[in-house]
Amino acid sequence: MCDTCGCNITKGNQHLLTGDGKLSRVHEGTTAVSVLRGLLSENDHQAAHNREHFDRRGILAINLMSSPGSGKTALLEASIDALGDRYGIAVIEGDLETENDAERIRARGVRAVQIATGTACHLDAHMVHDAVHDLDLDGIDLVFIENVGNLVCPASFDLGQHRNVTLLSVTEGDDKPAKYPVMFRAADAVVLSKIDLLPVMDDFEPSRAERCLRDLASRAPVLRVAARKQADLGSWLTWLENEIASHRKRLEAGQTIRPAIQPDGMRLHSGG
Ligand SMILES: Nc1nc2c(ncn2[C@@H]2O[C@H](COP(=O)(O)OP(=O)(O)OP(=O)(O)O)[C@@H](O)[C@H]2O)c(=O)[nH]1
Ligand SMILES: [Zn+2]
Ligand SMILES: [Zn+2]
Ligand SMILES: [Zn+2]
Repeated sequence: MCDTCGCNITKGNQHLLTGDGKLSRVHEGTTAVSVLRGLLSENDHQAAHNREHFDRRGILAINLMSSPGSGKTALLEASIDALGDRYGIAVIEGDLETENDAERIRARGVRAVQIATGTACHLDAHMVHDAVHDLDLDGIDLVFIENVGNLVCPASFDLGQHRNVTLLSVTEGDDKPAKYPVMFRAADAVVLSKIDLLPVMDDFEPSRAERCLRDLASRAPVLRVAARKQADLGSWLTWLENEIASHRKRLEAGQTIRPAIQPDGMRLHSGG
């Protein structure tokens, strides 16, 4: 069904395709693409419901996306240390296997739910909904969703978040935005991570990475951090605090916001 990586059917949405599931009665002549459209539309419906969960409680939800190992969990640990006494923070962790990341977050005294996706290379809104119901959201201001490390598929699935943040570590090469445009177009902010390694990764030019991003017509701010060293967190923390404040204002005005989900993902996922 998915020519790219076979990731469309997940533990979260397979109930729609089996038994009495909404999409289980595949009519004669129904193509894989129309089943896929059904799945994506169910995903969007679920995502809107997830966003209502967050909005009703005044919570800002942020989806972190990047390659495996670019420093998402380290950024969360540093952010919790810096902001945990001023904001209620909870984390939804997505990985193929293990509770490792959730355990790292819980060790910081913060609520965390782990989603083990099994084979799926992205989180979907159904999986996040289960996690939301497992989390006690009382007193929470900020929910981080750490997506599965993958620079392609996570950009195509709305989870109910308000903002997307894409990390690019300096060990990955400064041309990543040019090579993975779908992911970088989805970013409301780009975090340049592990900048403490810039002296050794001397062929990584932050200005070149930013130029690749601007070539995609992105106006996302580029925020430099060295999370493991708890250094250079200023611009990231300021961005976060501004986002929390502007989300509260939006909610007071009866509004919400949906990040830039990339419809090109539909094409990628149907192989068309
Ligand atoms: N030098 C340096 N290393 C870092 C930094 N942030 C993370 N690392 C290291 O990079 C590796 C991966 O970091 P994680 O935070 O686990 O990365 P992740 O993106 O959460 O990884 P996955 O969840 O597996 O995709 C670990 O060895 C970290 O110690 C940083 O700011 N500087
Ligand atoms: Zn995929
Ligand atoms: Zn992680
Ligand atoms: Zn619900």
